[in-house]
Amino acid sequence: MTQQEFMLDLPPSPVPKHEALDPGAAVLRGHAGMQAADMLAGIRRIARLSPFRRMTTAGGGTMSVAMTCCGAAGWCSDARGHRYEPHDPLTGQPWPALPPAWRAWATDAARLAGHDGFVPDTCLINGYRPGARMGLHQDDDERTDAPVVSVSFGLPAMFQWGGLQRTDPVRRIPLLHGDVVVWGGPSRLVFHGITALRAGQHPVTGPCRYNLTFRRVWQGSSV
Ligand code: MD3
Ligand code: FE
Repeated sequence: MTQQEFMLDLPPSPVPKHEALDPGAAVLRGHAGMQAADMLAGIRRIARLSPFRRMTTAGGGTMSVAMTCCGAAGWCSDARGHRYEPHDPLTGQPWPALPPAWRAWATDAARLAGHDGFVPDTCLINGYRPGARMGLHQDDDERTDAPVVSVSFGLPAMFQWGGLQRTDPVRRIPLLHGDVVVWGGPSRLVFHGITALRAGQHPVTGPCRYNLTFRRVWQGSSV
């Protein structure tokens, strides 16, 4: 009997591979664990070309999360507001390329969560140190209705996930090393945030957390 035939005799796993959070939203616990070494090496390579930086906001503040990007567009915030830019304002160069293997991986993750045909053109990379946080916000700078695939590495974070109104009640779910969350359909514009990162040491990332979000910013991107 082959391994696969043997598996067919087992009762269905009591732990589903993906948990639905809300219509269009699902978490794939630990799904990126095998990708951690490759993606963290990729983050280091990207950050040598377009370094992590803490952006300023139109309100005059400085974000506590450090960011960089790769792909056709990068998310930027400054005194004028926030938007996607095809060039890194820090270097004047195009953003580093989105690794083709990452794009294929994100397409597959979206499909596992029920969103077929997702082809991201950018990946926003957030770097958290203890104390860094992201206040409740909506991601509405993208010009498409494609889903977002988010991947967490390193120290655990507490994700806050509300509704379509800022004042809707907020639920909290922990995001751990390797966790993947896919947000699409009616969940694409929910308010969400990350509470202040607690200090700690992670065996793979040390005192840091990284979050990658794969997005489709422009409908007509040539990817
Ligand atoms: C729900 N990042 O980059 S990941 C962001 O952990 C962002 O760094 C957080 O919010 C982080 O914009 C949260 C989970 C996430 C990411 C994007 C979403 C949830 C989302 C977009 C739409 C809806
Ligand atoms: Fe967001």
